[in-house]
Amino acid sequence: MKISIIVPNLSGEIYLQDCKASIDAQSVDGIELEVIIEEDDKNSPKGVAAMRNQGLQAASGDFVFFLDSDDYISDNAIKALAQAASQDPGKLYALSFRKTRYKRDGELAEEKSGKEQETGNERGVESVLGILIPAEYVQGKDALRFDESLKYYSDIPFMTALLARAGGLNVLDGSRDDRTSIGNTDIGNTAAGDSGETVNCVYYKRSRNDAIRYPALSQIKDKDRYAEFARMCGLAEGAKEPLQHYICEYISGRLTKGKHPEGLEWYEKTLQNAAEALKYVDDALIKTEYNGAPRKVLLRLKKGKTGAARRLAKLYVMNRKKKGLFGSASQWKWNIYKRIFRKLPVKKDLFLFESFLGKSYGDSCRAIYEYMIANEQQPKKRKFVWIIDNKDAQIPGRHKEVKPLSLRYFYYVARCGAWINNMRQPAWYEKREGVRFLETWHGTPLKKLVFDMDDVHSASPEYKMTFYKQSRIWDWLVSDNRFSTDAFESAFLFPRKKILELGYPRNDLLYGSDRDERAAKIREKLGIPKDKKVVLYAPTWRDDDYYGPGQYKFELPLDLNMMEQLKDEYFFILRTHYFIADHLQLDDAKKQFVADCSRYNDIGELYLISDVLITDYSSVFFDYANLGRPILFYVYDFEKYRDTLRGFYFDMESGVPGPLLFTNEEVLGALKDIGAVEREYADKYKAFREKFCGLDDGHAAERVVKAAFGDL
Ligand code: C2G
Repeated sequence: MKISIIVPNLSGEIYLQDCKASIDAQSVDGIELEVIIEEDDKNSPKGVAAMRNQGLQAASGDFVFFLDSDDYISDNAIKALAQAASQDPGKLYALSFRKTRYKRDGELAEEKSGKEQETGNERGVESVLGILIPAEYVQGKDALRFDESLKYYSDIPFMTALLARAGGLNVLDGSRDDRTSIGNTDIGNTAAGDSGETVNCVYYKRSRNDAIRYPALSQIKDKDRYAEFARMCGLAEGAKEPLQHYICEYISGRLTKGKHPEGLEWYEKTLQNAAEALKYVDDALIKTEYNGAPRKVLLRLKKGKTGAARRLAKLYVMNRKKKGLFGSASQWKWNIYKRIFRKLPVKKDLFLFESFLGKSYGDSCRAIYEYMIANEQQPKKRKFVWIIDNKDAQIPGRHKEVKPLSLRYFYYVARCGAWINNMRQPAWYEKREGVRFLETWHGTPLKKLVFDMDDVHSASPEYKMTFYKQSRIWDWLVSDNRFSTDAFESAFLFPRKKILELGYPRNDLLYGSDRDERAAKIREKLGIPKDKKVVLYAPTWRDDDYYGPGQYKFELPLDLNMMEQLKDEYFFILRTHYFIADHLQLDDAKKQFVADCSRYNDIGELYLISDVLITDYSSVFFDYANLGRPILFYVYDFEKYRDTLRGFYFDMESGVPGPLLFTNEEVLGALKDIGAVEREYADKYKAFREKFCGLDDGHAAERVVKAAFGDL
């Protein structure tokens, strides 16, 4: 038996590698595979339909099988299909789909399967992928071909015709496949089933996470999409019922989500096209398959009552949204923001500050603010507002404080003339005319960021797209060194000319002439015994370990029972990342030599009072290096973090100014003889500081304020 696998490719190597690897991994005793990769022209693409037709033309197998270059299949998929087909020639067999956002291999393969979405045996007319198609359907006089005039929907007419001729589709059960081992799916009365051998049969449909650079067809925003959809419905012949289902699902799925703007020409056209498509659907099918608002919307549209359908769909979405977005409690505030506050004029001299989502008064925003209030030439000209939700924040100067998502928050967000933020602003924020946005960011990156990451393991699969949109409104982005500037340009796809490579305002305090007095006061406030050296433990977060977006889990990897041996010499400060939702538990005995400073406002002050830093992949060590004090890297999950979760911008083993330690014993050993660590890393430390800390000198806030806002 010979099978031709047809792979159209436009998306580039990153996806194709996995696709090819999954073909290479097929166990195919007695089956000959012919792999046909049809490269489309990047500059003037002919489209997926043309590529598949070319593939069909070239195919010489007894069967053809379509695989997209960004997808992959389980190791025994082809064998399972072939076995099924050889039992029952002429019938159509298909793999079941599983949606995934991860690459094929990797340490997380097993963990991942829980987050993937199985579509099971339900397959309609929307896709030709993963089906073993006997050559008789694609060769000879009545050979099926794709309609090349269709850019987005060429699968459907092909499928309706194919289904009509073959009399249906048999989907192999792939639900028990786990990709890491051969699954135990019994495909019924097949050779495999008889011999007791088990096979897995899954088509992994990979959702792309980079709709900016490598959009999938479904991710391309095109106002003419619906016109093609309506035209396609007219072209599709053959299997009527699955087509009708598809049309209804497609339209109801979209109309019961998203926005329904009034008076927009393209949207009115969209509705008319949807109405056009629904002409191919029987009323009876809508009435039996749909209830409530979706049913009414479909029936009204079908009658051509586009206005009524739009109003109903809008109402339906609004009702559902009330429970979403910010939760019903905040929805009304957002409405006031939209309808009232945003209509009031922008106040040019109203400066809004926010650090770490309002969780703290610190970082570069604090340094910029303190520089501004100390150097104002025209007091009272400017107004300052802090978004803050931290009871311990003691913000000096003439300012107002607002809680995140309070009514006053919305008021100031709507009216401010300048917003200084060290993270991304909310995705719903639309910058108004004349508003200036200063993005200070929050660290020199070791771990890869946004577009430099392959898979996104964090809670939000839309991460890259959202980040891209949000960062487009930034007028300036602060960078601490040339290395960060390069990284921001590639990771954020951010224009270099808007980057202020002027050093980090947040590090000014590390150069303050009062830093020792300040440190003594902070130590006293925290109750740290005068005769103890301080170890600051400040690790970062783990992308794959979460409750939800911005809510990450954390279990203390540092063994405090072991560290207790050092309690006569050291006092430990624990500092979790601001994304960590879990609270550390310390009993009274531990509190004698350990303090939890996770909610402490400004980590810069903790740098000042500590003698040693322990971190992992967090950017904290770039800042801490300004102090020239020893740094240990406790990287218990080094390989997973480097190879799967994130990846690094440089080789950590050779590039960081301290030892990589993998166990608590090693951490203990290093702390016991910290002098030896300092001596061993002295040269590396010096080179590191020159490269990453060269711009920090205590005056970065001044430079940044002048560059962004001019003289005060
Ligand atoms: N931070 C903190 N406490 C920690 C970890 C981080 O206060 N335990 C603060 C530090 O100011 C640090 C910043 O949060 O510089 C960013 O933290 P990272 O651990 O570096 O992680 P992330 O928030 O993902 O930032 O480009 C910057 C980073 O690489 C990405």
